[in-house]
Parts: sequence; C-alpha cells; structure tokens
Amino acid sequence: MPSPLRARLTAVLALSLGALLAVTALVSRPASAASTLNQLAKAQGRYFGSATDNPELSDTAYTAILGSDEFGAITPGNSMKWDATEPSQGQFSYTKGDAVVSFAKARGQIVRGHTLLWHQQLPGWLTSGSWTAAQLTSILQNHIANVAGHYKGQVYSWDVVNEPFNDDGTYRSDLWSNTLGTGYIATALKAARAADPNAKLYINDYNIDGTGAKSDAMYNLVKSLQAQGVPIDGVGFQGHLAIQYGFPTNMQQNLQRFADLGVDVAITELDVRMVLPADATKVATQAQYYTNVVKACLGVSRCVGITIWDYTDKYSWIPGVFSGQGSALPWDENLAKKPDVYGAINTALGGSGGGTPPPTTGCKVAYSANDWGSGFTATVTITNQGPAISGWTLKYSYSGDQKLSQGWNGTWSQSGKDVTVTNTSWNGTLATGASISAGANFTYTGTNTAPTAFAVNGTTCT
Ligand code: 9MR
Repeated sequence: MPSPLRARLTAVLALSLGALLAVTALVSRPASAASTLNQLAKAQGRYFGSATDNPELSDTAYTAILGSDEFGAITPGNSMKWDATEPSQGQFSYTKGDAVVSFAKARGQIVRGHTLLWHQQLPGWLTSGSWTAAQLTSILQNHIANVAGHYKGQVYSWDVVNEPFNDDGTYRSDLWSNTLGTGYIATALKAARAADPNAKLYINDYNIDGTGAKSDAMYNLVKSLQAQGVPIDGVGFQGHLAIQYGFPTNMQQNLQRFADLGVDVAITELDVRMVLPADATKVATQAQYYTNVVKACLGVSRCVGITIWDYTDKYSWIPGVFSGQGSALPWDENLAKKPDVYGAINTALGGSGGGTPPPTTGCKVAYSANDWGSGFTATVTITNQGPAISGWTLKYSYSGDQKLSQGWNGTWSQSGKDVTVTNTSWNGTLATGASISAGANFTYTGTNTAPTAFAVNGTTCT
C-alpha cells in the first residue's frame, strides 16, 4: 500500500474512533460508587429504610423514590397492625400488608414487620369485649400465630410489642397489662418465635433514645426476659425527635448498653420535627440531630439499621398529630430532597452529601493539541453544565497564525484568529453533564500557543 494512502486510512480510522469515543461519552454514565442512603449504610453493614403506607403506593413519583437505592428496608406504617389484620375476630386480612411486602420484595428491600401488639389501632371487637385472662391470652396467641405465620419468611423482623411503657418507666395501663399483667410481653414474644423462628423479635418504644427512666425500664425488661429465657432479639428506638425538646441524652452510650446485653438495636421510626415555619437556624439544628442519630447508630456495631418514619413531609404523620409542627423529614412535600437535611444524613453515613444539585449553568471546555511542528490536531471537549441544549456553537481564538485545514464532529470555520465550531446534525443535543468532542487539523508557523478562553452559545466556559 503506498504510504500516503496508508496514512490517510490511518487518519480515517483514528477519526472514526474519535467519533465513536465522542458518542460513547454521550451515553456513558460515571462509574457508580456508593452514594445513596442505603448504599452508604450497606457499605457499613447496615440498612437505611423508610416507613410507608398503602394509600401512598399509588403515587408513582413517591414510589419511584421509595423503591430506589435510597432505601433498603420498608416498614408498613399501618397495614400490619391489629385493626388491619384481624378486623373481626378470627377473620384475617392481609391484602394491605401483602401489598407492602410485594413492593419491597420486588425491589430487594427487607421488611420490618410492625406491629403484633399495641395499645392503639385495635379493632372494636377486641377493645369493647370483656375478656378473662385466659381468653385474652388465647386471642393474643391466635393473632400472632396467624399474622406472624402468614408473613413467615417474608419479614426480617417483628416489632412484637410496641410502646409498653409510660414516660416515667412504669408499665402503660392498657387492655394488655390490665388483663394479663406484664407477662403479656413474654407471651407475645414466645408466640412470635413459634410462628416465625427466623424473624428478629423486637420490643419498640419512643422516648427511650437517650438515657432516662423510660430507657432504664426497657433495659430492665430486656434483662429480665433474658433471665427467664424468653426470646428477645432486638430493641427498637423509635427516634421521634423534636428540636424544641433537645437531643436525647447520651444516645450512643444508651444504644451500646442494650447491645452489651446481647440484643440488636435499631432506629425504627426516625423523624425530627420542628415548630413551623422552618428557618435556617431550625433546619441547621434538625440536620445536626439527624447527623447525631446516624453517628450514634454507626458507633454501635449491633445497631443494624435506621428507618425514617416515611421519607417525605408529604406523607408524614406529624402535622396531623402535632398541630403547627412538621418539616420533619429529608424530602419535602414536593418529593424534593432537602439539601441540608438529606445532605447531613448522607454525609454522616460516609457519603459526599449527595443532595447538592448539579450546577445549572455553564460549560466546560477541555482543549488539547497534538503538534508536529508545522501543524497540529486540536481536540476540544465540551461539557454541558447547564440545562439540556439542542444545538451548540463554540468560539475561541488563536494568538498566532494557526490556519484551519479540516475539522470533524462539528462544522469548523475560521475568521482571522477566531475559530467557530457548530454541532453537526447528530451531536447537537447535550443533556446536563453530557460531553461531546470535536477535532480539527491546523497548520501554523512560529509558535502555537493554546487558546485560553472558550464560549459556548455565548456563555464563557471554564
Ligand atoms: O404512622 C402511623 C399513622 O399513620 C397512624 O395514624 C398512627 C396511629 O397512632 O400510627 C402511626 O405510626 C406510629 C407507630 O405505629 C408507632 N409509633 C408512633 C407512630 C406515629 O404515631
């Protein structure tokens, strides 16, 4: 092959490769490092989860985030409670709970079952009946055998007993303790173990996040259950916090003392509310609370995960219960991440904040020249840092006598020292963050100094 022809072919091949690389650059994404909340938690052997509820599952914008990598665990907020699962005595209904389980399963998320026994959300037949201790024991055992039996193998854990204590550490006076004494807790745990031997069995409560009388009561309960040989695998610290009440005392040490008893610990219903309206100072405090909770959990090796009590203010329980309070979650009512709050959680989990949106203006141009003394090949790579564009014009200038001979991947022209490159018919569209490369050959005499200023569509680039 005569050598000029071979040189031409080599050049054509090189140009084709260049075009291919340019196209590849348009479609390829950056390598995925852990960046979402659950990916980050997972990298530390934990999960990051959210509660949800059935009415929300028809909101597709909502479920897109709930089912994303941000969350590795789901807790049904209501649909496994007694009024939902046994609305009439002996008649069990699993439709709503099953919907949550199948949502989670389809996305590889674990489920925290919630809850087999509580003083709230009990059906009328149960609360209005008058039961002997023997009858109520059998009702409780039957309920747990059925519900935990139905979900056997499908839930990671059960909040077997929910909120047994008053804030002063005494046992709550309710149907259960009034009829059965405190022994109902052991009865429930044993029934749950029998129904689903592999589920982690938890007792779950609020205002036990820090040390204090209520937390002491829970601690003593766990110790006494263990002493009696009653199955207990974990304690759930709900984490319903409010910035106006201060951060729980010694949270990490508190979690640790439970872990030291040989049980898992988990943050099960985290939210951090404030008196509305939100302002920068309140949000900063709130972000600090979230940071503190994440760090407390990560500081305790048996803290297995963190669940927020739904991820968005759109579906938070707070405003309906605490009038004038809210803004408690890392996503706002429009399902947008709150950069400060989401960012604090992401950062505390070891991420880079993640909530900062990409720059919405500007462009970046990288220029290089492959110089052989009397000529050179210039390559320019434009990165769009603004909103998507559907056509681009790049302008820059030389300081010497560089003269354009031929360009590719764009329409190249020159007027004096000024060079203009516009898109071809096939590379005009640039999404936010996308790049395109173009090249041209030039001849010159004297010196070939690289240009320093570039503009795309009239905007000066970095
Ligand atoms: O999020 C639940 C909300 O939709 C219910 O109306 C409410 C009924 O009391 O229960 C909420 O969830 C609670 C959870 O089951 C136990 N800890 C407190 C939670 C917030 O009230």
